[in-house]
Formats: sequence, C-alpha cells, structure tokens
Amino acid sequence: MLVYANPDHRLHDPAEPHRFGGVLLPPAETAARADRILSALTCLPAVDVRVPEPLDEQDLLLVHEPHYLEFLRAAHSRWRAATGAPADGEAVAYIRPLPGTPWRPPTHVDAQLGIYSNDVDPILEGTWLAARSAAASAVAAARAVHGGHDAAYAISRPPGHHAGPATFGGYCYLNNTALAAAWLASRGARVAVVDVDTHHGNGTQAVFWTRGDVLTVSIHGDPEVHFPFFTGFAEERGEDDGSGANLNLPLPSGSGWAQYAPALEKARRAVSTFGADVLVVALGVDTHVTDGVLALADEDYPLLGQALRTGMPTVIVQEGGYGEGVLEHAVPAVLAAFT
Ligand code: Q9C
Ligand code: ZN
Repeated sequence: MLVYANPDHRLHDPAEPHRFGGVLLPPAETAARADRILSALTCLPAVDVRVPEPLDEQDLLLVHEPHYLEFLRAAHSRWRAATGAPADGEAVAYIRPLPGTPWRPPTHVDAQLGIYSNDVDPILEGTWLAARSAAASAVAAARAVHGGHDAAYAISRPPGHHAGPATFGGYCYLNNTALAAAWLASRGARVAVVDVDTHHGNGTQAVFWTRGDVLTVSIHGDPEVHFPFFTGFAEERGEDDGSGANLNLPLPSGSGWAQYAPALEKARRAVSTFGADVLVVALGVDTHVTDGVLALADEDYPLLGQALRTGMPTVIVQEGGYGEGVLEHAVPAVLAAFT
C-alpha cells in the first residue's frame, strides 16, 4: 500500500482544553494521532511510506474560497497583533452575529474567527502549514491513483471533512477528502466519495452540493443527537446539477455492524448506479464503540476494509478516530483487508 505521510502535521498540536458540550477536556485531535497511525502501519506487508510533494496552492482553490485561504494564512499573526497573545497562544472564536439581523462583514480578527468557523477549534501559529501538509498528502494520493496506482492512503491530519468552502470546524481546516475528489474531477474523472467517519461529512457535502460530477455518500451517527447536528439527514440530496448526487445514511446512535453493513451496501449500490470511475474514501475510524457515537467493534474493521473493495482505483484519506487503541487497530485492519 502506498502511504503519504507529512511530518509538518506536527505544527498543529493543540494543547489548550477544548469544549465538548458542557465540559472542558484535553484536545482529542493532536499530533500524536498521525504518529500512532504511522507506527501501527509497520505491521502491514508492503507499506511504501512517502512524503508528498509540496502542494500547488492553486489546487486549494478547487475547494476553498480565496478570502478564506487568506484568512487562515494570516489569522494567527493578526490575532497576536490585535490581542498581544504569545506565539504559542490558540486563537478561538467566541462571538458570532445574531441570526436573522443584518450585520456588517467584520474587519476585526476576533469577529472574523466567528464568521469563518462554526465550532470552537483553535488556530495556532502552525495551523495553516499543518493543514496544507495534510492537503498535500491527500492530493498526492489522488495524483498517484490518477497516475495508475490501484490505491493510495493519506495520513492527513488535521482532518478535513467538516471544512467547507470558507469554514473550519470539527477539527478540520482544509477539506483533504474534497481536495482529492475535486483534483480527480478536474482531470475528468467521475468521482464517488464514501465517508465512513462516524460524523456527517458536512464540509464535503457543502463543497459538492450543486455538482453532478462528484457523488457524496456519508454514513454516520444520527445528527439529531450528534455533531454536526444541522446536517446529515436523509432528505439532503443535493441541488441543481448536484440533485441526487448526495446521499446521507444516518444510523441510530450506538448502531453496530448489524445496522452498519446494510448502510455500506446502500453506499456501494449508489456508487455503482452513479457510474463512478474512481473512489475516494473518507476513512474515519471513530465509528468504534470507544468513540461514543456508533458502536463498531475491533472485528468489524476487516469487514469494512473488504466492503470498500470495489475494484475501482481508490484514494483513502484519514479523517477521525481518537479513543485509546482505536487508530492503532482499526486503520491497519481496514487497509489490510482492503489490499
Ligand atoms: N467542540 C472528526 O471526526 N466534537 N471530527 C465536539 C465540539 C466534534 C469530529 C467538539 C467532533 C468532530 C474529523
Ligand atoms: Zn468524526
């Protein structure tokens, strides 16, 4: 298996407590995650780990708006200048406009943090470079598959599938999965994205909402009760050229393999009906019971890996997966069964 890993991910390693609903906890999305995956992969036969070529910045425009990219690039230094915060400070949104009243686009970085994010994720001094390094891995994997490899896996972090065209949130800043898919589509491919992270791939859905050349499918825990709450419901099917090219398969909280397997089968059927010629998998392994949304068990991940074997060229992009031992077990299990 061809694997892309970029050491620059370490530049984004949040340390300040993060708000999860009513409590402050240590951040879950940390640099240790990618290190845990990489060391676990050494147990696989024939892993070929490469550092991706630097990103072509133009590729980011396939998914993201230029004003958002400018904001991300400069946000931390602007925030330091505006607040006197130290270099290791973490810039977090604390204010947003009142819904339903007119508001003026803000110029102050504190207010812009609230426009460009829908969550409480921090921007660190290294966030922009780390997010770019994750995007570079995903695009390199797409390039490799376009160039004739059967499959490639990107250990992208910070993750991406909650980042929209001009928003960060859910630990995501640049949408690595959407960038891989959009890059392939820009080369003429008909692309299907299957998102098996336990949370709805809301950013990816937003990116391709009106596009008919990229099918987006997401299997996730019921958004009535789980992040990202506002989207991920079955009635969201896409609009305009994208009408019918988005499929959400929400599952009841705590669902195990008995409920998951039929959803995967529906996803496979949708991909086949769409007539995709390349598959992009958003591989979150936070479906594990340890991560508290769905309830897959260790022994289900080889089955997931088999179900993702479609015979199509496939790009696999890492998304979530946090709990003790989850990444170490589930990622190699999926990749081993896939190959
Ligand atoms: N501040 C991914 O798995 N959890 N993101 C609640 C709210 C957010 C998960 C935190 C879950 C996001 C890529
Ligand atoms: Zn997730």
